[in-house]
Amino acid sequence: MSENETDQHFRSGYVAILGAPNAGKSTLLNRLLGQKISITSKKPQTTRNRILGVVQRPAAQIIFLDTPGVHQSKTPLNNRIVDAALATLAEVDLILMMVDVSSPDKTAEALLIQKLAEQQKPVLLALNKIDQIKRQQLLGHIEAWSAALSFMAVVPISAKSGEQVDQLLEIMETNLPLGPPFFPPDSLTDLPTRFIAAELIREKAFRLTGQEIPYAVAVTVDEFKTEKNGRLVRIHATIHVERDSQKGIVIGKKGAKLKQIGEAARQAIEEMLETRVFLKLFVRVQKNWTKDTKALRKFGY
Ligand SMILES: Nc1nc2c(ncn2[C@@H]2O[C@H](COP(=O)(O)OP(=O)(O)OP(=O)(O)O)[C@@H](O)[C@H]2O)c(=O)[nH]1
Ligand SMILES: [Mg+2]
Repeated sequence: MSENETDQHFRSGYVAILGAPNAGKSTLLNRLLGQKISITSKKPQTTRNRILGVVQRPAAQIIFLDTPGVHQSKTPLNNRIVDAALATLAEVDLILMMVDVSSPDKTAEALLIQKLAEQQKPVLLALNKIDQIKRQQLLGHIEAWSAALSFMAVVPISAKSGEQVDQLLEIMETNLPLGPPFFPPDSLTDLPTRFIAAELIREKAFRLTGQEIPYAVAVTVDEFKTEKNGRLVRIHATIHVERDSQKGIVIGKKGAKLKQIGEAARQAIEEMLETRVFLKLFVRVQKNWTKDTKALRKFGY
């Protein structure tokens, strides 16, 4: 046991990061951790699961739950995703709501404010993407948002550049309960490496395809083997889509798109594992999986 763990001044607790799709929640989590565990993209509804990340501080351990963007969902997949995000409210000590001030999503934000008003936990508001707006506009946002709910504090930040992120972290730290850490001091996440590998493949498929394709994609890792005394990891993974036409798009002309996705994913996984990776991708049609309860479960949703 380290000195910190017996320290009566040590603080530890859970913080849920909630917001509309695309607010920058996953970007913030990765920045707080100094490492990428949560996938991000310009398109809304990138995150589909609760992603846990542990931030270790000299006198605190803060466990963040990055969540899928809250929105008015219409499909079975999105219903589950939004429910999963809101379910984290019950598990945490503190809620960090994030909004994108450069591109507000009024409907989703109103829905979230309504959910937050119905519960008792303290809420901190981060006004994100301040690098995208003028100072004068920011003052207007601060004023308007301060009246929306009784926030603990309203903090303008840029998750991308890191501006004011330390200040935000400090406020969260000082408002956590006193207590010993929940995770060992070297923990980063509770997610299996296989899951993060599947997510990195999904991120590349998400980023490198357009229109409806990203939302029709799920990724499973079928084989994950360490070889050559840990110097090589062999991964076989499947990209599942809903229709034959989508399969054609993901594969591309003479396999060009799939090659591009595989190359980008391999690099990202190598960076995470700090070892060479051999990645083989397959594409499979699982008809209408986003509407099929059994398939949703199989893909981890
Ligand atoms: N300019 C700017 N862009 C940002 C900032 N934070 C995030 N972004 C970008 O906003 C987009 C969405 O970021 P994500 O972190 O994926 O957003 P999210 O809230 O996790 O989105 P969902 O998972 O879909 O709910 C990405 O293209 C990020 O690079 C910021 O502070 N400034
Ligand atoms: Mg996200």
